[in-house]
Amino acid sequence: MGPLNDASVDQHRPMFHFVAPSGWLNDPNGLCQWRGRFHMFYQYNPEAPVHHHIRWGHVSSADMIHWEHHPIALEPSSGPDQDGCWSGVLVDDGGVPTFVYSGHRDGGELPCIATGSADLMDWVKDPANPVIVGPPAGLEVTGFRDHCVWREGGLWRQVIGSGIRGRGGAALLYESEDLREWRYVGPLLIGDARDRERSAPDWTGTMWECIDLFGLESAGGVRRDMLVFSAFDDGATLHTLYWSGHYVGDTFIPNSLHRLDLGGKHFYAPQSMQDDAGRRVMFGWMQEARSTEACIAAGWSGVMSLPRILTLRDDGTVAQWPAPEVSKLRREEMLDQLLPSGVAQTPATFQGTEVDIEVECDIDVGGQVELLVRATADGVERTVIRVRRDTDNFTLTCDRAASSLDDTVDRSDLSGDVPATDGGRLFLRVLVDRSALEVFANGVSLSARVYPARPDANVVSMWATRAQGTVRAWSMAHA
Ligand code: DQQ
Repeated sequence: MGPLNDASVDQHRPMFHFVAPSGWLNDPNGLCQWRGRFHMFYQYNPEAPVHHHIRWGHVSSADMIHWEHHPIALEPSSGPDQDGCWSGVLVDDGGVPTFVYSGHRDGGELPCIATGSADLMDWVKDPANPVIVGPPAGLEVTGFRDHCVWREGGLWRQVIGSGIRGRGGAALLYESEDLREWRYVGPLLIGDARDRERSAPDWTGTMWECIDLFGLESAGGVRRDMLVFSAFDDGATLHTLYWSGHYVGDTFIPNSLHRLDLGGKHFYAPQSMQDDAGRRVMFGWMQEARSTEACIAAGWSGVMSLPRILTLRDDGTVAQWPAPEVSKLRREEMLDQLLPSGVAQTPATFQGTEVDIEVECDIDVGGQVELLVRATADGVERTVIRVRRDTDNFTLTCDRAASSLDDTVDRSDLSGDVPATDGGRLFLRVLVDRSALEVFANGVSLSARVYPARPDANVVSMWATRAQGTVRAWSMAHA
């Protein structure tokens, strides 16, 4: 265990989420289950916790929870990626593992490829890089990077994230026979940057990063295609959204727009894959809510989310839950009781900073469930997770106002709507891992970061009003 993993040195560093050994981590890349083993590559700067001279870190795992570190897979070299190897994917090109990624040079990005050894440890960049020499002629773009690549009708297709100046974010569609020569087909979809207030949590931004396109089918047989993108505006990484709709021919017909996670930038640049069991598995980058100076002092920045499984509801929206593998980390059972409900009730409480909590209950109109995590016994520091039922919907809130005595960290509220199943039924799962928080309420996720200043901010407590149900909780092992 190095000093960066020592609890006494850094009480914010997560213990069962993946974090880089040191330095900077951002997007998950090249996610795959290759010959049975899960591989994750990630945007990485081992030299400092700042986004600079980005390489592809590499880890692999049998369960997506316990990760083995491998040598860096890609690093900048003279050529189109001399300033950074930015985000991309791994595809299987007739048995040859192949990265499609964005080479970063002189402030711009261009598509590049690299081929790997059978064990994914050694990578060779293609001498023909960049394989696309510029954005489509005649389009004035605000960005041109990140790749979603798939096989269709005997050809390769990909969408590249982009934005069209004066209009909005865009998904640009290309086609190829060999991953090396690409023909621009046209825009798959163009957003409208005027469609919302700039501060709205579902504003689609002026550029779309890290586009992911995949189909899902609900238990009731409804089929939808999802176009997931990270809304970006002039250097600001805003939040992740998805269009639920239909990919038909060369276009995407959007039905409805949704927030993928209520935590905004704390679940950004996600990438998904279909695993061997056919599950749609997704990871995202849980950005920091503290200053660059604080990250430099800590020596690291960025947390990878836990793996989550995406399914489709019959109404065409996505439901998300942590992969069942996460439960393997449960150790001591801290609670298993009826949910204390009513003002006279004593809250259920225990201590822990790495915990998994499950609440299952029915909430009446006007009722709520409230959990305090990372709290001090005197309540001076506390992060409040609240699910309230007003009518047929719930509102999920992560109230961070008192989450830290350190007023340099972002303590703004995060919140949004959650569907109430069967009227007032709530399934709530809260995973606390020091500064990393992942909440799932009836399949809606909310990711957050919190940084209590006091070392005794380890109390968890919960109670409810006008709700009946159970609560269980476990301490979590370190991955
Ligand atoms: N991060 C990468 C880009 C992507 C952005 C660079 C999203 O390729 O657009 O590290 O976080």
